[in-house]
Amino acid sequence: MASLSSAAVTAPSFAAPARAVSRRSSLTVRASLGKAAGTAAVAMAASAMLAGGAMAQEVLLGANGGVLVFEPSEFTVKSGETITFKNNAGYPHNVVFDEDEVPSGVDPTKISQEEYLNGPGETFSVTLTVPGTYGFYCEPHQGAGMVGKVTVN
Ligand SMILES: [Cu+2]
Repeated sequence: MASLSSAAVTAPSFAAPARAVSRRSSLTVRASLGKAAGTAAVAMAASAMLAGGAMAQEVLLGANGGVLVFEPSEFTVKSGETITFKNNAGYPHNVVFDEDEVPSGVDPTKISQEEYLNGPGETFSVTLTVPGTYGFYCEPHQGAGMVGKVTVN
């Protein structure tokens, strides 16, 4: 059953002449006493500088051009050599060592950087001392292939 009720409502519209509002000189300014909290966010890039000029391996987080990879993704270091992961493109990234791919006796949580690196150029440095092969990955981009492998001699 279809009941058709067509009510044509015509809204009366008439242009009300805009009155020129005289300029009011008394402006009520409500002073908001906001505490000026000068929070100076100082990004401290805690990059462990090596004393003695030992060798160091730098790994870019995200390749130039934006591909979500570690660059290099496979490399070899000497025991005690500092590895510095550096935000380059496509961040945030992190560096998580795979608990199933570290030499026995190594606690992956102690060498991983699970907190995201958010800022450009932000770094994370780690030193591996137990010889063997370590697998690591970036949590946000593991599925995209952001995985790596380091061999410590
Ligand atoms: Cu990543």
